[in-house]
Amino acid sequence: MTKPAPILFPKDFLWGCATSAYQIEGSPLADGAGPSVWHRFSHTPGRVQDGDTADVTCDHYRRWESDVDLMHSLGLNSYRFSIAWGRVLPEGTGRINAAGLDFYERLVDRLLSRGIQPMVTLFHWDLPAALDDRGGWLNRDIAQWFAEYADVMFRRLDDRVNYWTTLNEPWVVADGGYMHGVLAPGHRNIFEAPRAAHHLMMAHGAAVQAYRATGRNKIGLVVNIEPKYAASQSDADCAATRRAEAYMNRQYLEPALLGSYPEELHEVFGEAWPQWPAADLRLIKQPLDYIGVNYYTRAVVRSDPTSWPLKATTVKQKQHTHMETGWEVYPQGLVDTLLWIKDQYGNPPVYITENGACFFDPPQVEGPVLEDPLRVDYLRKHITAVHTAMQRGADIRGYFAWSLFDNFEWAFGFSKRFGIVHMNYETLKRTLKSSAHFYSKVIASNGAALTE
Ligand code: GBH
Repeated sequence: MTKPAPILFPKDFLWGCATSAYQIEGSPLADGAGPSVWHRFSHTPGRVQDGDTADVTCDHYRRWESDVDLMHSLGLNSYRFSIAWGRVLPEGTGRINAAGLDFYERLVDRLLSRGIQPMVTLFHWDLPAALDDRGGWLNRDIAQWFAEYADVMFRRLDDRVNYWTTLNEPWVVADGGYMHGVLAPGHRNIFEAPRAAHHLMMAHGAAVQAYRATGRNKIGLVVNIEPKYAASQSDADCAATRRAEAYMNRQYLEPALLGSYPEELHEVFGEAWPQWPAADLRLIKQPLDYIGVNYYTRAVVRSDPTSWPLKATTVKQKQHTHMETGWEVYPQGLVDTLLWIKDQYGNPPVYITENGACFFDPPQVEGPVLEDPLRVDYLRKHITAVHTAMQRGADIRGYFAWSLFDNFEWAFGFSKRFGIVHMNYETLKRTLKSSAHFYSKVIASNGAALTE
């Protein structure tokens, strides 16, 4: 058999890992930080699996220096992390907590000193609890609260941070936090979910507007995209697929990039879908420098009148591997997603801001390397998928593996592991998995190691 042609990425391609503040930092109330809705939620019995909280998690808040050295040793040229809003503004607005700002400044400086480009997310779900007490994402004023916080960050760090992200996955916040109640703040209300989603997008727009006044680099939005494929060509299944796709994927991209919401949302939310002021949509649609895509899985969709609220259900594809979270492994879905964005939205610059897999790792964690062949296979196929989409013309600028470490996996607590570095939650020892070694080789060879 002839060897496949080597895969090569552009020289300036960003190769990184992604994390988020609440998931890895620990010490959530240290040095004057205000609590977040996730601190409250995880401390409410019954909300997170096994009663886990992120009070310690990876202890990155205290181990950040050696963690940056670890990233450097893997050869990462970029690192995507988020700022805990409540460390910087304990009440969400108003008084600035210097110690919180200093923490992120030191982190950025160390990353730069090791040749690692920071990509900074302003909001990865840990809303200050003080703002939740004022209505949180249900209060329209949050757009200005968020812009105020964003402006504090821009003024302090835009001289060193080249890549900013307003929100991580607004869909997850609206769907998990306000529609189904499985994530913070734990509401289950079909009238609230569209409002939370709309205010998230207004906050995004207001922050981008603030950035144009002071910032000189790049700012974008990160969305989770899960392509939807109809289980059959029946009218009912096709309509269900369009609803699912409008609800999860287009509800965020279309207002941000086109300035309108998908028609199908009327069907999805019924009378709970309001008529939004045109001025709101003008605020939401701001010119962006890039789109961040988080891709994990796809869904094959069938019409199901009993399923609330979409009247659509996912058909399990038994022939394919599934992660421990139950998500199907489907690399072609990433090719399809990237080409879909290219075709639908005028080929904007795209970063894969998260991609990764949850598998139980074998128990031998004391040796030098922990073997995780399923994760290696997942990364190999998905990074190859990125390259395939680029060859077909998609403008992809970088790739971030989720995640650097095993960490606090939201409502799953510590029961689900996505890291390329294993975390021992007793000793906090970091152990490389074979996926970390593999990813390191891919980076060092700029892709060539994918076909070895
Ligand atoms: C990301 O969200 C988050 O940004 C990150 O913080 C998190 O740790 C990481 O993923 C891993 O979970 O049940 O088959 O219908 C993930 C977004 C949206 C991906 C819901 C899976 C459900 C698939 N997720 N989706 S299914």
